[in-house]
Amino acid sequence: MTAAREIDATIWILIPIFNHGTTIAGVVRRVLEAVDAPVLIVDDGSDAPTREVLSKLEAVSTRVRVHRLEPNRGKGVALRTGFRLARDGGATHVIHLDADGQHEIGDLPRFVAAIDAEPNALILGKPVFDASVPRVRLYGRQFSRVVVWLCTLSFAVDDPLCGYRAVPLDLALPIVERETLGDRMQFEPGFAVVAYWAGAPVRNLETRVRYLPGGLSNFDGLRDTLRMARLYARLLARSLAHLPSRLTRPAELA
Ligand SMILES: Nc1nc2c(ncn2[C@@H]2O[C@H](COP(=O)(O)OP(=O)(O)OP(=O)(O)O)[C@@H](O)[C@H]2O)c(=O)[nH]1
Ligand SMILES: [Mg+2]
Repeated sequence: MTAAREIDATIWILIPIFNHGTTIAGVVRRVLEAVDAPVLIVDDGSDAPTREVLSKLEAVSTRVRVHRLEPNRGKGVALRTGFRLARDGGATHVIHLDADGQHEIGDLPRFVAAIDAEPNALILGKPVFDASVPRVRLYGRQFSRVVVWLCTLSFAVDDPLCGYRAVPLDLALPIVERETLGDRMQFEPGFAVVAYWAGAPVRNLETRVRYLPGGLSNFDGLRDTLRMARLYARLLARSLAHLPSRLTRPAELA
């Protein structure tokens, strides 16, 4: 095992989970190896086998804490809850990543370095997919990218859907208090747009993403797509309403 890179406990690793009981233990083990940071798992009404795994994980390390929500309300709710808990625990930033093993945990120190370099920036994972990615995900992603580029009149947000991000809590908490961005998968793209509008520098960090064979997806092709479409319609309308001020946004923020 390689020694975990020691970092200040002001950066927390946040993992939202729903029913990814077969992959979460490996993800947490690799996180503990990669960085010396608190790990907060927000479980959102997962099934009994996942709960069983989670109950054991807290015993693996004092750095791991599981917060349980019931019933299931969505990834957006879990992320918002995690932001608040991290802030209450003294964090300034969270790095959030998925429980399904798709993200490259070895890149965590790169996210930490990006926070160190620019603490007020939103650092978005820019996925580098291999052949395991389902085609439909690539097409859906491309649609989301174009909508977000229109909403922001910029290419600042490269990939609005990647669940691997470093988020400054000074940026996130006011946004989640004042904005209604939705409770499920639409939260992350909405958050990226509104953070850009709020003037946050947005950086994109390349990171490998691979789909494991037989992996469980909670992305509901119909309902989550409709939720996103509704949010995008709302954001586009707002963007049009504020077009004059957006066009005069200082170039260095783009
Ligand atoms: N807390 C919580 N986490 C969720 C919920 N839905 C999904 N997640 C977690 O969010 C992350 C991403 O969920 P996935 O099911 O992989 O969905 P996805 O990444 O959008 O879809 P794929 O591209 O098919 O993997 C994982 O860590 C899930 O466990 C939810 O309702 N509540
Ligand atoms: Mg996934």
